[in-house]
Amino acid sequence: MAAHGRHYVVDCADRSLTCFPRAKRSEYACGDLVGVEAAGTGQGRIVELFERHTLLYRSDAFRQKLIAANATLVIAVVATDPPFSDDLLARTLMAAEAGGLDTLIVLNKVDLADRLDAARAHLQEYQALGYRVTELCARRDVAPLRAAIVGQVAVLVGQSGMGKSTLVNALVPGARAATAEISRALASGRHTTTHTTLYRLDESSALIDSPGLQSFGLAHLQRSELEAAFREFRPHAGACRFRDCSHRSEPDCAIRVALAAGRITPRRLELFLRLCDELEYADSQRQTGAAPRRPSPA
Ligand SMILES: Nc1nc2c(ncn2[C@@H]2O[C@H](COP(=O)(O)OP(=O)(O)O)[C@@H](O)[C@H]2O)c(=O)[nH]1
Ligand SMILES: [Mg+2]
Ligand SMILES: [Zn+2]
Repeated sequence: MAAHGRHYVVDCADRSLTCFPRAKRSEYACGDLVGVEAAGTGQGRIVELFERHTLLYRSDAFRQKLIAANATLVIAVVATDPPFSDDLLARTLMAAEAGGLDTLIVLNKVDLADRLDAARAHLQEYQALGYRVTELCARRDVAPLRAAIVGQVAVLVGQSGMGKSTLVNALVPGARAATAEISRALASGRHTTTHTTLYRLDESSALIDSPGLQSFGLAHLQRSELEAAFREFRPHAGACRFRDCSHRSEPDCAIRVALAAGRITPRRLELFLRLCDELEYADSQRQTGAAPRRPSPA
């Protein structure tokens, strides 16, 4: 139900337990199904991890950070104000798709009218790529989002200040109380601002609130996955003269042709090449054994 880095809150049939993993390295995520054994009053030990259907996580050359397991929908929350990072949004959407999750962009704070046009213009590019965008004001009315999360385990992801927790409080009756309970149960205080929490909405729906992100590394994606993650690259897959074309300077590069024709924007190609550089760096670190293995499922 909640992941606090080194310890977790696990919901059992009749009570919640504060649980610690058996191994030092913590490898569980909010939304995981785990087996626990009791270990003192209100405490337990995680001894088993059941199969994951999806996994959302980020990674750089040295670390990986699990965000949510078994979620079905990533809600990328952006706002009219403060301005959001395009780069972070694009990476979030790609991690979601690569991890087997559906995506939805929520543009929050549409009540801040003077910022609305700029935010909409920003999101135009994503809509053109086929991403769904829902506009709302979390403070006034979250109805547009209610229908989208029926039957879903939806995880809210975004920079700090976009309104994720406000959305949770509007969508989940008693969410504030639940948050207080969880931090009391952990009695630590140290990690309370950095944890991920799952709120049950009904039998089939849940909402996961996650801490604000400043970066979203995709070093775990293979090159082929990266190419597939760029939706507008897909029609040109395999069309370059060289099978291992880097799309930088090779002759007869289908991606460069699409760029010249305006079907791929310079900004997206630049992001792709940057992600390739990050991947190459992570691979070089992996060879020295510094980089972590991919978590299950591979
Ligand atoms: N004007 C306006 N402010 C909002 C809205 N939703 C959230 N906020 C404010 O934005 C700030 C950040 O919200 P919060 O939910 O903590 O963001 P989080 O960091 O993404 O969880 C808070 O001061 C909220 O009251 C909205 O729809 N309109
Ligand atoms: Mg928050
Ligand atoms: Zn190419």
